[in-house]
Amino acid sequence: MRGKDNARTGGEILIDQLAIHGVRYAFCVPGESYLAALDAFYGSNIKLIVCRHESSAAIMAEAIGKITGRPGICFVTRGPGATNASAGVHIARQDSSPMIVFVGQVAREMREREAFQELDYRAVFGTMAKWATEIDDPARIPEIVSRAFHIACNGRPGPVVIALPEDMLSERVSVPDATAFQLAEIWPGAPDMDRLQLLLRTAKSPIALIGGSRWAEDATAALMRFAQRFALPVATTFRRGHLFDALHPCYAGDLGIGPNPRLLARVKSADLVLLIGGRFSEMPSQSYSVIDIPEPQMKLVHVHPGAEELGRVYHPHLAINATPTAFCSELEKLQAPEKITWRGESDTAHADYLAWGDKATPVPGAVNLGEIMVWLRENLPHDAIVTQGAGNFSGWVHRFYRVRKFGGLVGGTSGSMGYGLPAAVAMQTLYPERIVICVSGDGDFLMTGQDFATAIQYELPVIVLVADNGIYGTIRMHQEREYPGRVIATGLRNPDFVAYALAFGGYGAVVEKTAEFPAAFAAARASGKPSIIHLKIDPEAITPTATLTGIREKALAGGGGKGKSETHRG
Ligand SMILES: Cc1ncc(C[n+]2csc(CCOP(=O)(O)OP(=O)(O)O)c2C)c(N)n1
Ligand SMILES: [Mg+2]
Repeated sequence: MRGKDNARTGGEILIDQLAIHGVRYAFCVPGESYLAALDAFYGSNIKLIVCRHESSAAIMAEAIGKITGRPGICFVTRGPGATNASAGVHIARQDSSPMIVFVGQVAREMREREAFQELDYRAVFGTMAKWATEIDDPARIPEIVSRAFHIACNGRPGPVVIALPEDMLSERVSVPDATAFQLAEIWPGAPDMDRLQLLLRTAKSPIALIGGSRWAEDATAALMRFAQRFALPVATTFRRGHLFDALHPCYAGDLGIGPNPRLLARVKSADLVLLIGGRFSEMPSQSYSVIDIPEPQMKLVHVHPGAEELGRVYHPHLAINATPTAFCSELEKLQAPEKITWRGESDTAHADYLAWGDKATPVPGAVNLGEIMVWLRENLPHDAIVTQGAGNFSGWVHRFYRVRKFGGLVGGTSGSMGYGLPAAVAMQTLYPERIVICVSGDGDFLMTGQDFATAIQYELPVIVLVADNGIYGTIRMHQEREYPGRVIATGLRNPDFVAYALAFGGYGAVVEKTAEFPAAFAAARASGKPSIIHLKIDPEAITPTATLTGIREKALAGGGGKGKSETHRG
């Protein structure tokens, strides 16, 4: 309770700062270690969403940060709450998403005795977070929280972890509030843009690769106009498909796991690569095999908001330290050459993209995930949101689904299983009017499946597709490649996912044949409830073009992978 003297508890000061910095949603699992902060949410305008697991709460916050560009907020208790939340902290790090995790801490006078659930957060999150700190004095909350917002967003965005000693949160002090934080734009210099203009004038086969964070819908629209004026092919990198309209005539496709070989060849043979926003890390770079390290075989223009990322892996011909938002608005000022020598290449690249995902490939079994993706792309509104976790099922999303709008695909570039459902809950909270679909695997879904309860509790009608093949498919695939026939620890005995949905108070339907999907989807929509559609997938359908048996036979014929190789035996 606030006193007449304007003194506030640390908890109240903290929640007041969040409101000042524009926070609308926070995600938590409660803990006795931060009761005074919880109490300060009482009557506040910030919607506090209570979750069933801290990894879900942290992923929800990360997804909000990823899509809004402003820090997602998560509150967890000390010790086990913090370690559970670490999955989301790691995702925010690798995906460059702004996020702030507030963690309870033991009372100040007990520190360093290894009191109940005590952790040294600076040490635990020291290499994972962009900044990990602890607040000792409630009078410094406005300063430290303001700094956390700036650090989380500016430069290369990332996660901040702030520990809150319990007695600090209940101490009363009088202190002025901070003012709202500033999202700093980093503008490219005029000489940078002149050099880029020159490079584009002499290029023969340029391509743009886009990824990373610090984007906004306006920036993607500016980039689309630029691409069209320059007839420049543009590819999105792993799980960043929402940055470019898949039906834009310059869209060259998605460079992620199992990409279109034509796109891969196009990037490898380009004489100019314009890499905007991303790091071109292990997944899009096909294990660092596409662009030579450290000296790229082509001229590389790398645009990144974090100066320390420029030249970290690839030595750029032109390094531009800029946010994608600022850079893309400057692109509008560039003059297209009178005669574009590569004209026609973007049409070919787009045609290659469309052809690659045009029709679902035939797969074993009665349910074809590719056909379901084709149905979704033809029947969903252009602003639908698809979220996903990690597993082979996601290969069908990338190849056959078409993302049309900013925020339309939300996935973890860091490949963390269990991402899809919490991300769907976060997106439906943020965009109540958009259709939100989570595509998950049977293994993937149950990593955070308990937070289906959160969707129910907040009446968020997300539709979860569980692609149930009864295996941890990705790992089984690698197993068959490397150790053919030696199947271990990759089989799953699954629950009845329809009964699971019903038990929580949601809607559930099973799909045993592809043709049953449209009716199941319509019924899920009509129910208005959070829903699970249980897709019975044949485990043999391990990728859109390979079967498990085929992979095993190939490995055996070729000498049998690592498990059978001489080097591994000896
Ligand atoms: C948190 C986490 N744990 C483990 C892994 C390793 N992993 C990657 S994919 C995968 C299997 C995914 O199985 P499922 O969700 O059933 O999808 P499928 O591959 O069968 O389509 C595993 C275990 C991971 N990426 N993330
Ligand atoms: Mg599976």
